[in-house]
Amino acid sequence: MTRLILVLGDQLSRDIAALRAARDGDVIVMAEAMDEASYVRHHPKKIAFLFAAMRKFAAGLQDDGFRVAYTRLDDPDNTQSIGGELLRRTAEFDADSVIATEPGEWRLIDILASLPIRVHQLADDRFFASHADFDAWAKGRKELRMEWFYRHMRRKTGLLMDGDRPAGGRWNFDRDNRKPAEPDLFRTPPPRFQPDDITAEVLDLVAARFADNFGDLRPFDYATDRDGALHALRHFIDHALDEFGPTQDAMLLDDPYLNHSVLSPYINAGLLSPHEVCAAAAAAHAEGKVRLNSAEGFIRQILGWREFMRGIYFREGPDYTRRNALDHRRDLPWMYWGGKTRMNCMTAAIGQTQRLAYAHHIQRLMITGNFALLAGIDPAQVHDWYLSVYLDAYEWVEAPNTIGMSQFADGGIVGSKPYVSSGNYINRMSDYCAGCAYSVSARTGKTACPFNLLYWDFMARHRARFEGNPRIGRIYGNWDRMDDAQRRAIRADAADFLDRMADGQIV
Ligand code: FAD
Ligand code: DLZ
Ligand code: SF4
Repeated sequence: MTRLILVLGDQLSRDIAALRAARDGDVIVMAEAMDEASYVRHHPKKIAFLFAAMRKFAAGLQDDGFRVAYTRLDDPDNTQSIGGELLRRTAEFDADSVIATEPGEWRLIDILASLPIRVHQLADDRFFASHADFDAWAKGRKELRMEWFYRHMRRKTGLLMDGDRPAGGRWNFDRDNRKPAEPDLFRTPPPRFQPDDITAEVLDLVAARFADNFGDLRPFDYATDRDGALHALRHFIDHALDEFGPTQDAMLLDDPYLNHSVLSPYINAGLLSPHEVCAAAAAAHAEGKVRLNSAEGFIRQILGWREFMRGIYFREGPDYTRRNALDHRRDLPWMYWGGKTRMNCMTAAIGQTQRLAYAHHIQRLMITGNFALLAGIDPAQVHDWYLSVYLDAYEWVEAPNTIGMSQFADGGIVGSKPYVSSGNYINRMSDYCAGCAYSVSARTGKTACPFNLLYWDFMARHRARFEGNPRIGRIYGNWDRMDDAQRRAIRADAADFLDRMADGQIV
């Protein structure tokens, strides 16, 4: 009997489990489906990237002799859902079962499990750690901390190890990193790729069908196939990785990428494997081309954070995205969808998100995430936003970053403290404050930086929870040392700011 082999839009790896299981006569099923393209209002660049990459991947399979049943979004028979397409193809090819690779989202796992046909969901083994590996590591631990998981993974993989000791004698070189950056005209941005015919056709389709989604479709210059993704990897290793560590946390108005790799869209969609990316970084260090603090910092993001986040997502279960430990209820303000704000940092981070479907980690964490947390925004709405607006966003990696790391809505599973800061941190790490309508040094008053007002307001509101936290509790000493009038002024100005924001005024 014929079997269907399902390949989803973020499973574009030739060695993905379902494809490895394919044998003669099987039919590969791929589908552009409205259900997938609209479970959140994805950035148009994200939809275009995936559709173009899917079409090219399918064409490559066909060239290599696979039988491929590919559904385009506008095909008249398209049922517009993955489940619907599997059932339609089952009837068409008289298939008796489906081989799939486990999707990266509970929603789709459940859909596949509930179809009236046998679906085998094989483990997605494109990661360094399987679910069982992560659970074995987590078992019996009171707290799950990325740093310990990362060391475990370094030992397991041997990446940047001298025998059983970390290369350079330390696991982590962040002491040498986290520097501000200066504008540098000679910094090399990521490579840009001219849309080919397939991509151009997809761009027209997306322009016609998703015109109302937040984000600029054009210019579109991301790679959409493995060759392009490999070129982007090589380019990053040769031109940016060496500087990655020191500038990792810096933010500049006119340089959205700094020395970041912009490889997450390719890794997450399957065009690059995390193994080859880490191996390339380690090799560049071994060849003396890249300093250790940069290679280590970069590899930690993938071998440590990326794997840790996936472990948490699958361990915590489908209700994770609904957690709201701090009981935050405010609506996401309009500025996140392009509405005007006087805050220069928010304009910069959201503006580049709108243009590029990209912001680097510190912009996501310490600008848009920090603001949402301080302002007490409903984490489900924040999650919805991050899942929509980035080219690299899939729930398994986005949710633990948003619900956990950024919004502390899981109550401290991903991080031991909330990532919050006043304007001072942003001023130190960026050039945003100089041209801002607000004053970063003012603590109260109409022109006081909102991050200053909201920071203390947040800390005061959540004192009972955070006062005893060894990583952040000491901050209450500073609050207590302020005089009463100042504390009252901060809280009143914060309340006024939040009311004006809720009222739809430009803040
Ligand atoms: P680089 O800075 O060059 O880092 C190298 C690689 O490390 C990335 O390509 C990525 O694969 C990995 N990485 C780095 N940090 C993380 C992290 N915290 N978690 C997982 N992987 C990491 N990343 C996503 O891939 N998809 C998301 O939907 C996503 N949502 C996020 C939401 C929030 C609120 C926050 C704070 C972070 C989120 N991240 C997400 C993590 C991180 O911001 C992006 O991976 C990174 O910005 C991608 O850009 P880059 O490729 O230039 O990364
Ligand atoms: C994100 C996405 C989009 C926009 N469109 C499709 C699609 O049309 N067909 C498809 O197979 N996959 C798509 N995807 C990726 C899926 O949503 C993704 O596989 C799940 O969210 C699990 O990570
Ligand atoms: Fe952002 Fe405050 Fe700096 Fe303005 S002053 S850019 S609001 S941190």
